Amino acid sequence: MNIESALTSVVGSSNVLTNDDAAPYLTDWRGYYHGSAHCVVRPSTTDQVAQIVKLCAEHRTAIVPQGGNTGLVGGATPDASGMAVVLLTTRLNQIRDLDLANNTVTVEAGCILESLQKYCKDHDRLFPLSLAAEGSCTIGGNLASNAGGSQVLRYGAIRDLTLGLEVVTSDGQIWKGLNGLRKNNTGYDLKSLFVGSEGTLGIITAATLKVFPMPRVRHTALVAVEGIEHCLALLERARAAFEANLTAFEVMADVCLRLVTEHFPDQHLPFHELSPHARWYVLLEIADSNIEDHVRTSFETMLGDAYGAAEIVNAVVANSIDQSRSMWHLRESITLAQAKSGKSIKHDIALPISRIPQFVDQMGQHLSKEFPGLTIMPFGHLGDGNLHYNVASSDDFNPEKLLQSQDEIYLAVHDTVHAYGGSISAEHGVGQLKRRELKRYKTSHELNMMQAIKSALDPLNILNPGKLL
Ligand code: FAD
Ligand code: 2HG
Ligand code: ZN
Repeated sequence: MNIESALTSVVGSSNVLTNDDAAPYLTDWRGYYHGSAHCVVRPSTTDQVAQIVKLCAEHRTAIVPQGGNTGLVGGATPDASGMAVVLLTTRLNQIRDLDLANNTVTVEAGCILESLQKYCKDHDRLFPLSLAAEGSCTIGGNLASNAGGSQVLRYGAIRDLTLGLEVVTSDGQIWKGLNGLRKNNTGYDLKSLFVGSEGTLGIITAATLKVFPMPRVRHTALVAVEGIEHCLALLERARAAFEANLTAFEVMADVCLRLVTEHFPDQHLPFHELSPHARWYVLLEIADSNIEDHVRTSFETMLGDAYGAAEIVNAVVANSIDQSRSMWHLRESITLAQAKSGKSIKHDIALPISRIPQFVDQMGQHLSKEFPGLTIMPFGHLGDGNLHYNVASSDDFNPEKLLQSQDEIYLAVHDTVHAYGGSISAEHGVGQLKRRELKRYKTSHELNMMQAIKSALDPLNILNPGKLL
């Protein structure tokens, strides 16, 4: 029996997609990677996933797991050989259990992140992972890429939220590691290994995740500042004032917000007047279980003090949930605005926070000298030391030039990041995009350990081959 017929016997013909039906799953979100596959298979239970993996192992067929296909590094796109099977998790999407006393939720991999957030909210709990793709990305994809987003400062990335996992390993066995234990020192932490493994070590089918009490109030402000060093000063001040209640601290260079308002004319900055000195914007948020007015007063006082100390140029504190949403909408539309304006080069970098101003200065000078006219559009999660140091074409640096210079630009940015003790992927992962570069920046000792784990867990190399390693 060929692989398609065998898979049909597991999930039924309507869940084995080929030709035009398979096409949407063969290109990545950015339209950078185009692959081909035997078929796309859509299991709805863990047992079906296990049977699919067994069949693929028998046929020595590569499996590319895919959730919402919003990944930014080509990790969920098969290669061009047409020999792989794409395993789509979106039918495996049940919320199995919410344990209110334990503050945990157990959810299947294909559940859309926003659906989980809503479900938890309806039960007066917060599932804090939050990112612009939340309407279509899945918990399995979030786990496989160790997604970060805008609340990491307070709650951590999804690895920090994960207590237990259920995983189908490359031989088709099911590892039943779902538990809600906050302490469990019984050897190697297998769940942490699968989180961030980008589909190369196992198919995640379900997870037990932490949830939190719902904050009673949130206060959001959009702040204009002169330079990145002022963003850092404000971060230190806000941290000192609010400690763990500071839930988000996002930065955006002015060009990023200009691009958003250009592509989405219904979106506006909330300032009456824009100071020509404001080159950066900060979106910061505090959350509190206390509904007293003094929380807002303290927030305003902190911003007033920052103004008095010349750290900020202007600030608007949201007066309503709608205004707060509009501020977030501006921030979360940057990726889409960049996608609409053509090709760009993404550098998803992590640096020690203290070194970010020096990096931004040095890198900006270097790129302007070597690639005059290139547009630099940095934004990101400053509170986590994570910048999306993206660069794009302009009237003076056309898209062809950008394409020709791409390798040189990656090298210049990533070599500098490495020299600063940083990482070339803070939250998007490695996938196909940074696979070659990983070898440049990891030591052979690190690569050998990673390869040893891969060979032990996937000896036939059928799980997402050609990604990460
Ligand atoms: P996919 O794209 O389908 O897959 C991602 C990777 O996980 C692939 O390697 C795939 O093979 C693997 N995979 C998927 N499901 C499974 C599974 N069940 N078992 C094993 N492997 C699996 N990321 C951030 O971290 N922070 C952000 O703020 C952020 N913002 C974004 C904003 C936009 C507009 C977009 C388009 C993307 C953003 N991302 C962000 C990247 C992306 O959304 C996240 O990485 C997300 O977690 C991917 O989820 P997904 O379901 O779409 O995964
Ligand atoms: C974000 O923080 C995402 O909005 C996407 O991680 C970043 O588009 C990007 O480079
Ligand atoms: Zn991000």
